[in-house]
Amino acid sequence: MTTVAPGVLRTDYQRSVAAYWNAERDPVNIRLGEVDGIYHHHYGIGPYDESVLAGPEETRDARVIAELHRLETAQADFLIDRFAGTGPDDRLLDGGSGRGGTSIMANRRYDCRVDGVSISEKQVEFANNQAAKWGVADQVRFHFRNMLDTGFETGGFTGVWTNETTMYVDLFDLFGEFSRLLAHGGRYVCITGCYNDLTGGRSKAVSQIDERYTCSVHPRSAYFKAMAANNLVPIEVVDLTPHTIPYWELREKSSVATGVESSFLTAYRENSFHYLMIVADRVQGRR
Ligand code: GPP
Ligand code: MG
Repeated sequence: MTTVAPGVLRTDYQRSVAAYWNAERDPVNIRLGEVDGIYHHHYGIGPYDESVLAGPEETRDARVIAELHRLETAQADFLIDRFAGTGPDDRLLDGGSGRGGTSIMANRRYDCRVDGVSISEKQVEFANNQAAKWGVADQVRFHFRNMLDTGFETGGFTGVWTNETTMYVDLFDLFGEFSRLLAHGGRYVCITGCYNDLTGGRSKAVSQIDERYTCSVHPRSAYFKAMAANNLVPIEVVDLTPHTIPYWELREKSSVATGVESSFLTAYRENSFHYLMIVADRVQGRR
């Protein structure tokens, strides 16, 4: 059974974000998902195989799409690696679970229970259908709930992740909720895009990204302040920026480019924006 907590959408902003994701059907997400039935809502990492651009023209589009999907799957695998040691008795939470790809992959890897939450009812429905198709609906469940106030039990999770969703919320509110949900020694993994405090405020390219997705990218510093305030202690920080640039270069050349590619490439190349992974452990605190 998946469940709904009351009052999921609390503000006009949250309603507008939900409306965006309820209506979203971009080929860059659907056609990539159709490659192997794992639907992602995040970007890719690692070098691309240049041979996909050569070879017969009739099949080039399919090769490029499969390659973009492979890089997105590599990103999810990189995140899931951080939960090494997770087993069947553990429970993970996917904060902003999209069409469910990362959750289904985490369950496949660790045979654990995974709960995903999203404020988009369409995404929740889609993701639950995917879990059923893969025969894992007993272990992987998606819920129409707000990650800022999930309603799940205190200390009930050994791990929580967000895969490119934190730019929609206040980080202090979010990490307060994750800190409540995580058991002592539980782990939080965050992959995000953040702007660079060193280069000053929000660059034009970052503002274009915000506008495109109705989000508000945070500065890098905000993540560490909000974690420190909520008993989440970083153990690993990886700047994935050089590893995601090839994905954007290939995506820009593809038939499924959406127009946002030049904003990401500009932001990364001018150093006003980073693609970052932060891994943090939940420690006991005074609160
Ligand atoms: C989700 O990916 C993208 C976001 C939530 C945008 C913000 C992310 C940053 C790192 C700033 P998607 O797969 O739905 O996007 P697209 O449709 O462009 O592939
Ligand atoms: Mg995508």
